[in-house]
Amino acid sequence: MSDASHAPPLVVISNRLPFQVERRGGKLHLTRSPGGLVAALDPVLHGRGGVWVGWPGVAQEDLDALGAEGMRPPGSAGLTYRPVSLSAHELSQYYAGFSNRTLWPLFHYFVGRTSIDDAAWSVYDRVNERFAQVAAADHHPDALFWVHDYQLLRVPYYLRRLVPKGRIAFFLHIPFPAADVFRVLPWSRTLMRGILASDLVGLHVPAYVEHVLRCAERLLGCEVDYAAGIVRFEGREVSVQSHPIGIDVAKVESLAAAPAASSHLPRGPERVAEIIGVDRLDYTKGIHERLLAVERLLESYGGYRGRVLFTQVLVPSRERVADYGELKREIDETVGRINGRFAEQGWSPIRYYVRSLPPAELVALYRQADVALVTPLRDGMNLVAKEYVAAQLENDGVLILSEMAGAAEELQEALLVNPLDIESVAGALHRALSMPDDERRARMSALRDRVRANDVQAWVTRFVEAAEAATARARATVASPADAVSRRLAGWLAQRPTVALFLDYDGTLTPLAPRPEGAILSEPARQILQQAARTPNLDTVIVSGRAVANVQELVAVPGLTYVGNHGFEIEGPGISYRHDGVGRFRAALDAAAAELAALGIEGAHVERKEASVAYHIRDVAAERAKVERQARAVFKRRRLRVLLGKCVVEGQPPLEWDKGHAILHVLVRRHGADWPSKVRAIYLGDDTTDEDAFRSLRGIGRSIHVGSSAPARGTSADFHLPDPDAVLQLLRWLASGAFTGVKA
Ligand code: ADQ
Repeated sequence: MSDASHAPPLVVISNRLPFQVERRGGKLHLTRSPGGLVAALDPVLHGRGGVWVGWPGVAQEDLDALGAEGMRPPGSAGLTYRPVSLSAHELSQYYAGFSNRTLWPLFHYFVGRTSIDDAAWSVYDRVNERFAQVAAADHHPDALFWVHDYQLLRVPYYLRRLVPKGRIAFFLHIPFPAADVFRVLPWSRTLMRGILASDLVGLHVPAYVEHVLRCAERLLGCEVDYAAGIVRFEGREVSVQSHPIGIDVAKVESLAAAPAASSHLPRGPERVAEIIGVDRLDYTKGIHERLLAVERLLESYGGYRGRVLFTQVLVPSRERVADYGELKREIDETVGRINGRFAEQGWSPIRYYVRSLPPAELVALYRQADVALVTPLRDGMNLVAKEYVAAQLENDGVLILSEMAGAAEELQEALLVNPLDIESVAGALHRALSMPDDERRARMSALRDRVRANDVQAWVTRFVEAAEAATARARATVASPADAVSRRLAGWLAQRPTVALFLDYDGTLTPLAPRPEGAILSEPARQILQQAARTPNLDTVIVSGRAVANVQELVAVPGLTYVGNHGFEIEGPGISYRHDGVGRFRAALDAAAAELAALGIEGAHVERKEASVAYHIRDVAAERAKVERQARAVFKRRRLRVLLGKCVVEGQPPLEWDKGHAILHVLVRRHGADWPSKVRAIYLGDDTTDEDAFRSLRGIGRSIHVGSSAPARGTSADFHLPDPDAVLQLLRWLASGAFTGVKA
């Protein structure tokens, strides 16, 4: 930040606003959170002006009682807090549910603990949309949005829709897992699209960066430049970088220097050596395994009984998630068992507290401890390791650190251990407790230099600078959505001599019209289709739910193939097809049409097609949902299959036949059963009925969903285009024959 006062404002979006809400005497009070990140962001937010968006820490039901006045905590001038209101139900599904029962365990490689729950997912997604809406409300045009952490993976996606040219950065505080683990989530692609809507995706260490890049490539088929850390996604270049977080070193040092923080006790033969563990109560922190390592030390190495004390401090967290209660019981039992086994008169090996300590007390404990045992089974970074190092003002103390913590990348001079290898952790404890002074000081001074050089202020500055550079780059490299798709198709198309192009009509080739007769093909679109019909090796097929004669009349380009009635009728050079099962249902279709007409609903109209009955309800003024239910009931009584389109309810013969079957029929008839070895097939569509075709082509062709947003139930399509204009642009490229001869 060269000149913070002139930089556009920063909008920080995190799960929690940086203050805590406490209930005192029936009233709610706000106190500022003591965290290092909050302190580091403060000068930046005050310097450039800023907004902080987050959940205020109380359910909406309680917040109503608080009133808006209470939202400004002390010392927050120049900075606006915008609360995101969440009901108690939303909170339990979004936070305790999807964030902490699904994402948290999976991202920490606890696949077996990962809950797969659709209801929790949809609340998570909806709450993420709400965060984005609150953040986007009257924003400065050049504001820099900085989204934090795993609770908000979908926020960049919704922000991008609300502020298409917005400058968006995202930082993940926990690990990003390897692709094989991440893809366990049924929503993995949607989540990827969520974070890749940012201009910069920041992670703690290069390994997580590598995982994001690999997932973008494998799950979304993005073009990835591994060396530069760039993903090409929907026409934009997204930077993915590692930015290891630091701590507030100055604060830890000043607390450590205070007289209350007693320095190390003299190291005499009678002295009890102190080992410390400080964690949030969480199964990822490896507390149980750590206790077993202390037990092993006492068991296997002589001379420690009565001479060593392990203090474990746990801050309670996420008490509403059941796993956490069990963990507490398990730790209680293990501590009790080990103390019972080894305790002697006046000495027990393990002290254990479950409470939050004020910073001064915490730092005093760090200062006093000879060894810190920081052995998470998996951890994004781990700040305790860095805090312990910063508190060693005399370069005393030994850090034992898990290789599974992000911090291990930076803190190589620690004694690095595999936290599951109890024997070797016990060995490291023995080594730490008997380490010669020279080695101890050499290791700790190197660690302190590193921790001091990358404190939290430096981290914020570097991240914001990187975000500004990434947003500038993304703006400079933006390609149109059609260009982005053609770029990704080019190499693949060039591997076969022929392209079969399937185009849905309504909503894909033409914008959706209020009534079917209003969806007229534009003249430029017709000209491009005429050109496509002449392009060698391009086999163009128009697909529609309309009757085939109707769509032929609307497009009126000879030489193309037309698939009508959701695939029940096909007409084109060398093909004239009618599904032979339809005849058996003619009477049922006629009867359903008559019954629907007899309902006499104002604004609704019945269309009797060759192989189906469509009931159009776009112009129904009142209670459309009720009319839709009535129509479904009519079709169901006649044993017809119901198809729900955009403002149309359609009854079809219950035959295993849809647009997917129809396009495969065209491909086989025209190019033979081994068509995949000769032809590249692409399908573009916007409707739920097109999903059948997307699914049929999955893995053997490519599909493109058209529409301003992804369908509510997700899509099986490979790519996305926003509207029929973008479709025409892609079509122009295909009709020009540019797909031939491009090398893969
Ligand atoms: P956490 O999982 O919360 O953070 P960690 O980085 O260790 O893990 O931070 C814990 C913080 O809580 C430390 O600042 C520590 O001092 C404090 N703390 C722990 N026990 C306490 C107690 N009893 N009393 C008071 N304070 C206590 C997530 C990721 C990490 C990542 C951080 C920051 O899981 O991997 O390092 O975000 O990005």
